[in-house]
Amino acid sequence: GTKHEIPTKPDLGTANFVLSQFPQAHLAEARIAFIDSGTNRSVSYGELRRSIYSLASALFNRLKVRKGDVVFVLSPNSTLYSTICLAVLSVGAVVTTANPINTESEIAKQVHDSGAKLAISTLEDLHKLVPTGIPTILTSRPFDGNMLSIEELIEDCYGSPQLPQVPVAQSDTAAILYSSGTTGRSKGVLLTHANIISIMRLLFWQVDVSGSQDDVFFAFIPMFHIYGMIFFGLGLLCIGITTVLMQKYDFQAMLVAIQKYKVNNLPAVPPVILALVKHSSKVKCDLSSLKRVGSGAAPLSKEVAQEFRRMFPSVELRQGYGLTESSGGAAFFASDKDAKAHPDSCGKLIPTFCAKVIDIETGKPLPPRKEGELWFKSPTIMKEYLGNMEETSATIDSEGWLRTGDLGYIDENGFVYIVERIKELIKHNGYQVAPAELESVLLSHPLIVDAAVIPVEDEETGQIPMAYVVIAAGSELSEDQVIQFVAGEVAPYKKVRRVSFIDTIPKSAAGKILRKDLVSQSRHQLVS
Ligand code: 4UV
Repeated sequence: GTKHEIPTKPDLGTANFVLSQFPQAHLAEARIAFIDSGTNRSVSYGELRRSIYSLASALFNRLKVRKGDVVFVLSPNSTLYSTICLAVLSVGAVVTTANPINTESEIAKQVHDSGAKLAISTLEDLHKLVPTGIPTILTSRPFDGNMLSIEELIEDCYGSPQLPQVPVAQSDTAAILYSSGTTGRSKGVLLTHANIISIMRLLFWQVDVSGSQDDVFFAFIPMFHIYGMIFFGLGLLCIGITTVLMQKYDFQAMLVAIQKYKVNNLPAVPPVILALVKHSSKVKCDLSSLKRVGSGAAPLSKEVAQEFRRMFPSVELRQGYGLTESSGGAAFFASDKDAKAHPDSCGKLIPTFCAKVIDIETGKPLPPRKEGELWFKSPTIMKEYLGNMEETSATIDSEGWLRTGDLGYIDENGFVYIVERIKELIKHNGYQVAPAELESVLLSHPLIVDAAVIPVEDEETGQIPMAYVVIAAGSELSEDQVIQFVAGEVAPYKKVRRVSFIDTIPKSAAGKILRKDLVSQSRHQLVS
């Protein structure tokens, strides 16, 4: 449609684009943008606009944040999250986000790798940034002390009539999100303003075809992840939607909030769909406002989906599929009819996406319904892995095709079916866990001489990381000691949850870990 055009002027980046879509009329300015379900604090679109303008002025004039500077945002979902992102983007700076439960060393790595000049953090997580020495602004005002806060910066310049005039080109970098991609450790996925504006337009289209402006969305999906950032952090603001957010996922509190705020849209992940199926009857909440529940970030089992539809016959269940490297969504269902008719599919390829299915043995493109690796081309595909030409060229070929590392097929009508993950990535509750990262943690243990980490299927969480460990001759180590050791080094969602001791790690002639062998070995072990 003509409603949402990509701005062609070179001086319009993501922030200008989003703000230009905000409700304009006086009454619409009173429309609620965010409600924090924990504190009941809300922010209207009018307040949001003024906060973005004032924070942008403060960042530019007071803190001298300049075009290309990277700002590290370390925060759970909050009513300030969008303000921070859009203020940073509006001065031509770049946002990099992280899970606040990441450990100090994980955060230090990202601060270093992204080249961040400034950090924005909650008081609770500040201690993890202190060792890096990065100048940090708190989100909310501290009780004492002399640190600056976002709240104070906004108040100081509240009423700033406009954004600082920094020309931003579509090709400029907007965000650096971290993903392990198909191999190895976490890498900075560099997304441009063009990438983000393109995916937001697709989101409008999705909401246009299947929703309305009066929808109330619920956000437990974190805004630091691409799924939450594109929906709640940026995209939904363009359509004037109200988002009820939650700082930290809690199943029961979520149901209470759905009832209280009459939420009708719930973008979710498979473990939450499973919890709705298993536990919602035990919580006495009225969920009748729900119209649509989404599932993405990991495969949703057909049985769970079926059970969900049986229990909630009036709620649409729509799967979607995406990657950080494609700025989020690559496939989704535009209608419930389609979703019901294709229970094995994660949705239809999104308009603007071209796809190829490549035979993993021969490298040749395959016809519809034949299984191979999915390759995508789209204006939403990342520019590169930050400062990593080798990984970039292994992931995006010279013609711009992104290798997803997902095995699947596409039917004649463009419905996408994911069969298996061929990349090393493990998905626990929808979060990425990179085996290589856990392997290097394991190898740092003085008694461990070799290690390999693989995914093990798990009903509740999707997958759990399992370690195969070779210990030094003559020494002793228990499963629990290994688990505790890793737990001390990584964020809780990355913990190794099962350990098996082995004499040697199977490797190819080139020294690559033969994960497939270990996966089949683990399946035998678990059944025997
Ligand atoms: O990089 P990432 O953590 O990215 C995501 C993004 C999920 C999104 C984003 C926007 C949406 O609108 C939406 O519906 C979902 O998860 O991990 C990317 C990998 O996660 C697996 C697959 O292996 C990707 O390469 N994955 C994501 N969604 C699905 C999935 C799915 N529906 N089925 C199976 N695997």
